[in-house]
Amino acid sequence: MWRPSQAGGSTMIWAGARPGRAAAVAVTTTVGVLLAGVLAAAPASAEPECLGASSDFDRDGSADTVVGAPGGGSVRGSVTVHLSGGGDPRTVVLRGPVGFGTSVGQVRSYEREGDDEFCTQLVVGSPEETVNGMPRAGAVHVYSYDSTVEEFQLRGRVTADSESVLGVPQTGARFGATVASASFAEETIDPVSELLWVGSPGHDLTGAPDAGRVTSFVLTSGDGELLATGGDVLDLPDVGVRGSAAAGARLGSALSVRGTVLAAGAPGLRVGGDAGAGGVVLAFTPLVFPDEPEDPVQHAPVLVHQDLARVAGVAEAGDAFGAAVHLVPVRNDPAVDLVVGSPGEDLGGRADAGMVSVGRVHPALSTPAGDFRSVHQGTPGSAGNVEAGDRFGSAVSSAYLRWTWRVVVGVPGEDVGSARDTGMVQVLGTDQGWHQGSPEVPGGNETGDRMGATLGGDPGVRDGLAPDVGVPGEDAATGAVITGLLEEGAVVDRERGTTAGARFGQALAP
Ligand SMILES: [Ca+2]
Ligand SMILES: [Ca+2]
Ligand SMILES: [Ca+2]
Ligand SMILES: [Ca+2]
Repeated sequence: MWRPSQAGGSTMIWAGARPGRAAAVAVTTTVGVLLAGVLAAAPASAEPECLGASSDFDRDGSADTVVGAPGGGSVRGSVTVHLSGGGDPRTVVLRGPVGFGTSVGQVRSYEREGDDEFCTQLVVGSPEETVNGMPRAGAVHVYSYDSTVEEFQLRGRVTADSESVLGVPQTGARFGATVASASFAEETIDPVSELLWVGSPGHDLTGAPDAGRVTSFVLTSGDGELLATGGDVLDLPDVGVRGSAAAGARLGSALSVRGTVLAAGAPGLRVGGDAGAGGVVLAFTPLVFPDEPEDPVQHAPVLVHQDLARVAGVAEAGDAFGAAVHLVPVRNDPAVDLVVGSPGEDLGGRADAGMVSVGRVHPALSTPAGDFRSVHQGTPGSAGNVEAGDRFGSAVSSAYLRWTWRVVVGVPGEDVGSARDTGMVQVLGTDQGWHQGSPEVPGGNETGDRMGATLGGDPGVRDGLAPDVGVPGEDAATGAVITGLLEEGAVVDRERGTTAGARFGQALAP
């Protein structure tokens, strides 16, 4: 069914608004425009394209890395961008209120020829911001990089109150706690705008506080202003979890997008009678085949949890399945592999040892979710030992190593010697793992470092294809990032934050 010859990005459109939703008209318009872009033959002299990969803000052909340091208490947030600068690297620091930099990512909002600076724009989540007097309602800041003045320009601030964004701001919703959008590893002909997905894990539904929500929209320019249009909201009732059953689920605590698939973690979800067992919602944008553009394939959202027959393990209170999610590409196929962290999983009486589940998602097949197996530190091929409080799976990502995609897992609760919760990171199936006492890793093991609490979420767009590793507890929560660790032949380095309590490395991109 799948025709791999078509470049992925140009075939993916969104038609997801359900009847009766306010955005239906706007969505229809957007789809019309996007379909026209797919169907119409572009003039050979002016073929629109996005040169290079996502996250290459300065468009020199190399991805640029982003580190969030959200701070806390009296320490304000900041975001550090390392621009590769065509061999003349430069660092730019953006500053904001407490919480600014809790999440970092990128989005494409290419509309017309010449929108080169919109091929990949910087997105910064700032979930602690007050909106219309509502504390912690949250906001997302979008920046484009102006290569003539070599600066990021704020395009706009999007909140749940922005025009055409569905929903309304709420105290404590924490809109922007997570952000995600599709990324592209190489240049794209006929680029189109991509949805930006924003998690609000503290969003309340009627009778269900902290049910959580994921909001999506496309960014567009209107009269020089940034506008958000044509998206939807994803709530737990969309997958059949209704009323008070959704309370405390915190949907949107973790997000990952790959191609036409979105994974959204709801680690607090009650499954059966078990509070906080957790779940993951999979949502799908239409999969459009070039020779049958009028007949796209699209699934309704699907809920995955450990009590499904096809998912290994049993849903138990406090598993926190969905605290971390990551989608891994599958070559020449619209399928993706879903990796889910359950850092609260107890194993053999060892509380919060943690587990990871891995399974395939098939957006082109009638049953999108396949079988899921589980992996922990006692599984052959895994470094370390199963111990209480490891919290294996607090972060999950992937790396392309020796021509194979490997799952990378953060274990921030790992103890080494007398250093409690110093943390480690490991690559499944290779027996390899590293902590700050490993010979090539700088920084030293100290209590509370929490190495592996965060990982780069989209390493596939980076040279070497391995995620950076966050150490947000390093040096009294000054924070640090370990780079080059998994990349063959790369120099392993540590970049430290500048302020105690800044939590440098709490968010990483790509
Ligand atoms: Ca660059
Ligand atoms: Ca379990
Ligand atoms: Ca361990
Ligand atoms: Ca350390």
